[in-house]
Amino acid sequence: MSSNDFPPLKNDLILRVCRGESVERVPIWIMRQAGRYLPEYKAVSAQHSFFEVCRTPSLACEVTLQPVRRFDLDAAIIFSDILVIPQALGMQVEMVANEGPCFPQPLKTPDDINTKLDRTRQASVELKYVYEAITLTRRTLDGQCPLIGFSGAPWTLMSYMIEGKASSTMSKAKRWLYSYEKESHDLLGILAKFIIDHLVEQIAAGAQLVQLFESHCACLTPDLFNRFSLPYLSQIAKGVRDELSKRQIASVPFIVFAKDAHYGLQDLSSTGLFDVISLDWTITSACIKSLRNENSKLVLQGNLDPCALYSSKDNLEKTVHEMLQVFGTKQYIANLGHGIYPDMSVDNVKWFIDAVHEISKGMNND
Ligand code: 1CP
Repeated sequence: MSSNDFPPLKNDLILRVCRGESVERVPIWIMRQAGRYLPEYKAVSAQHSFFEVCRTPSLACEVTLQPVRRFDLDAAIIFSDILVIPQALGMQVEMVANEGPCFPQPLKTPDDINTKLDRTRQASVELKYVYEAITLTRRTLDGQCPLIGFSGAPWTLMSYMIEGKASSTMSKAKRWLYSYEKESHDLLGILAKFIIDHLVEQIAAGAQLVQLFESHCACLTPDLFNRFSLPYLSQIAKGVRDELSKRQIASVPFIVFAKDAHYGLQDLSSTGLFDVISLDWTITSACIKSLRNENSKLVLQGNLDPCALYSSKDNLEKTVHEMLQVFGTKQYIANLGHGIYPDMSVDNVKWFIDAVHEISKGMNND
């Protein structure tokens, strides 16, 4: 199916924001908008394992659509996970209930790059189920809003592959950066190449924006970020655009989320390679102003503290108003500063979405 065969968009607010156009209200989507805070998601996950949902296009489509049926969201994000890439390269990943992802056999030494990863594998073959889910979801969305594709970034994937699970220090993975520098670059390079293919295939299948998640920047120093993260984020943004133009596929807006990389945002922005930078909740208004001043085309996304969703309706609306005053209503996509937690209330999520729309509409009319 070529992209021309998809139903026309009824809500293109996010795409217009990314083109620098003015919009009547600030668009919003929410990281982890599909997930365990939704009773209808819990009903699906009571019947099917996490990776079964990811691998079955009809189920992935269903859980992607659940939040956009319930709320007035301005984008859907395909249901998948960043860890489908290490799986596709041959590693085993299990999703342990209430704990998260776990690799029973993580990478221990650089020799494991050759023994535990099969670099001849291709995204177009191994992750075909993601692309089928995207095409099915884009068709089923019937133009209600754009569909976002995504991938984990190399450093974040490398750190899971070595740690084997979430870690607060990432000391096993950081040991590689300090003691096996060349092999770390080899691994990051293998991942970057695979990620480029994965994002291009998602766009070819119908994704209308893509987001790259570099979730593990909190443990990096500015120097480690500049050597082991930023060059690969840049390589991916360039590589995706080059490959799309080779295949004569139209480019789509590129969002990067380098969580906790407050120290690296100026450098990230000055590459000029990203249409949208997504911000976590630690970013100051001074930093937001300077990002805006230095790059007049940049779109910002974020950054409500997810825990603000525990507020009363009045307090949440006050916080949203303050956030909109900091970001303004142009070149801005509202979101949380990270994903929703499973114990968050569906009503409060709705208040957040509606508050962004209503308050920004009011600010535009002032
Ligand atoms: O709705 C959506 O946002 C789409 C689906 C989505 C996305 C974009 C899921 C489903 N995962 C992700 C990305 C993802 N996965 C990231 C990047 C964003 C972030 O920083 O959170 C990361 C780090 C993961 C890895 C992962 N998968 C974790 C985090 C563990 C840790 O290190 O703290 C967890 C808990 C998962 C499982 C998962 N992925 C997605 C869902 C809904 C869940 C919960 C699983 C369940 O149903 O129990």
